[in-house]
Amino acid sequence: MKYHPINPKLFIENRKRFTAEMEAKSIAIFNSNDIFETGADSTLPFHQHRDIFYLSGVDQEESVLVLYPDATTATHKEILFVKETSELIAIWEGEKLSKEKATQVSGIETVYWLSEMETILNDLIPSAANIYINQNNHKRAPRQMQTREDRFILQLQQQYPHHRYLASYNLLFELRGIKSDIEIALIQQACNITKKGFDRVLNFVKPGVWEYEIEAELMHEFLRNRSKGFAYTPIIASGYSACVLHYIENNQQCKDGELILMDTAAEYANYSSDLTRTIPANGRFTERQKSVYQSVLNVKDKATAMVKEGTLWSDYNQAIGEWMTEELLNLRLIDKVDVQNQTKELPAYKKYFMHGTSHHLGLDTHDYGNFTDQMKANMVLTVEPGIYIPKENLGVRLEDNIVVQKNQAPINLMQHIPIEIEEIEEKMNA
Ligand SMILES: [Mn+2]
Repeated sequence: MKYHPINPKLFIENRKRFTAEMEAKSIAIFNSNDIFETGADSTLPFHQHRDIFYLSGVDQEESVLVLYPDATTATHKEILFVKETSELIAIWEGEKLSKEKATQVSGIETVYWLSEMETILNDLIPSAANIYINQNNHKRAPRQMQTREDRFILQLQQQYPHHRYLASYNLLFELRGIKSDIEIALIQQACNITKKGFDRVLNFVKPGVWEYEIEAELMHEFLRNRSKGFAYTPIIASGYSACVLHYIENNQQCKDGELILMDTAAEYANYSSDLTRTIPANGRFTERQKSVYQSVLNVKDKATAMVKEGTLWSDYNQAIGEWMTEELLNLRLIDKVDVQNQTKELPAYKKYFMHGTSHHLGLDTHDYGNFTDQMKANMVLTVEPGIYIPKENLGVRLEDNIVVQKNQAPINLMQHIPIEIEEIEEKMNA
């Protein structure tokens, strides 16, 4: 791991919050992700499953977390299983978690080798009435691949068909939506690394650079600051490509007069930041580009001011729609007739701003958390309006990461990253 050790209080508190929501006489089990095989003896780098990380801080493959608050043996209320290591294994595979180290990271006293799991689970499960399993129930989950968790669940249900199975996902979806101070500090750290990358890019970009060269500059800065790299697949889209919302080829040359939309940010300690900035390839916006940019910034600023505890998601989205409509009328992209003819399902502004404005941010870039009710303190949200005009080869999106507060203005974790037109131009021409 490149990141500094995390205060285990984070994971101890997370377990407390999770177990407080569990039904009585229940056991909950969480698995690591697989190491994904790509062919021959090759694998992708390991990415820990966010839920076991959230509850234990263990960032290693083949780990299993068991939570059983009503266990009769006190030492079995929290158990961590990790794969066995030794000095010999360390020589071949590198340093893995010892039992002591696993306790240090997680705050869990009882650590066993994975080889002991079957015996111990066979001892614990019969006394539990319910088993919390951790299937990925996200509504946009790809579901193409059987995960380590899926295989474990199949085996479990075969062995214990008469237990009542409950979904950890439902509890975690709510819990992970509200961030602790330690988590906010980690996301801030990711934002700080992202800022370094963006500052570097402002100095680097000129007409003729290739999108992948910008990607390389960012990666360089991220890695030297203890990030594993991009928090999500980076979008570096010059000219027309900015209107392709999920453009990830990053293989075009940035031409004089074009804008470059960059939705690129670093992860830190598995926490995401999520930045979008749009800059002119030659360091100066045209008048038209300025107008469109300022419209997006106006909507973003107004939306951000609305991010506070108690704001209803429905009011928020409604207001943004109205502000965006006003801006698009001013830009003469839509007219009054378009607005008169719009329907609730297809408002006129959607032609130029077709995605949502906000999502939760945390261990996942599109993190767990509610959109149905109202905003709550310590939610971390993105605010990211955009205007995309394919016929002008022009797309602008601006995105910051915002912490919801109670009775006060929200905290912008990207406050220090240049966004105003003058500031961008000044830094690019310094
Ligand atoms: Mn985003």
